[in-house]
Amino acid sequence: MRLLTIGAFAREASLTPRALRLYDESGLLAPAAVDPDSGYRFYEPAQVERARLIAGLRRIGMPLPEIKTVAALPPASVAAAVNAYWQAETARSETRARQVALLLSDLSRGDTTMSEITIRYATRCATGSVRETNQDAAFASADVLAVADGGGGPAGAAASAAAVAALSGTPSLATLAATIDEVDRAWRGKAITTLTAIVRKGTQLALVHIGDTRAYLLRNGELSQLTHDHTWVQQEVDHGKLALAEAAAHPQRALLVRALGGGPQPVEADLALRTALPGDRYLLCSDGLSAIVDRLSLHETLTAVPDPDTAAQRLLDLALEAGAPDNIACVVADFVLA
Ligand SMILES: [Mn+2]
Repeated sequence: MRLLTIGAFAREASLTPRALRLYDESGLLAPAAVDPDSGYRFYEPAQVERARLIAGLRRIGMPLPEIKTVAALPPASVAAAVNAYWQAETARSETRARQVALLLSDLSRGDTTMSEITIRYATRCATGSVRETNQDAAFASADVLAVADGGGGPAGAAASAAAVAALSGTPSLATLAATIDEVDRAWRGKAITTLTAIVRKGTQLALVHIGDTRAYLLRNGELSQLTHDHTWVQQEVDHGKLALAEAAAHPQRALLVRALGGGPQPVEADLALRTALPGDRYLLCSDGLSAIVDRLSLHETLTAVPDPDTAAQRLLDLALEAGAPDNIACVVADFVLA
């Protein structure tokens, strides 16, 4: 068999020896032989086709790991793989173009991005199949999303309603903490409530959280839980004293270690600042949903149902189908380009 030196092979394939060394080091194209003394690489003429394919894929900007996958495909499947890559790339670049447009308008017009990103939302709040009263609350407007889960006696419903109402007047981001303090003081000794809420100023979001209501974010197909439950079992998990699986099945799993009105000390709220991106979908919900409907079903429903109202109803239906032992509150909100 006639072997070509790296220089001759590079000329055949219209590539540089340097590119060939890179392909070798990346595991894309190994030389047919390497001289053990000099380290010179030698290639078979039949390798030219693969070298040209790799070069072509590099020219269209495909990352090396993906080239490795595509170059290993049977020749008949390569065209389809390149087409799939290009479609995904086009979609990514369209998303980037939208984000660049948003950023530019943000930079040129200060805080007037409110008109660029708009929000579509839906809420559901239901008693469920077992409880006699509904102590959950849900609220949504263009500026505020909130869920709360009241307890600690018959006044629980009033406490959760008061918590979301306190935010519905859209406190500024600066006065958010003071608003939370007021609700906390007002209910101390009377009732307790959780609160998970997002207050929005344009693309700036403040996420405030106390208790075991939750916020999730669906972004780029991934569902993230943004909040940390303030429950005794979660605290035990955090301290390494309880396994996550034990926590989910624990009889005391609903016991809160932080709640508005819980006293005697002023409540410590979790606060986080986030940026809304077009395409983001937020879910806020009470444990009547998150403890009853598994995460995979939440993820699937939020991914599969484009309309927020239909998605919120579907989530409520899932909880009802699962027996709905607790009250259920949820808010689904989409950030979209205006
Ligand atoms: Mn509950």
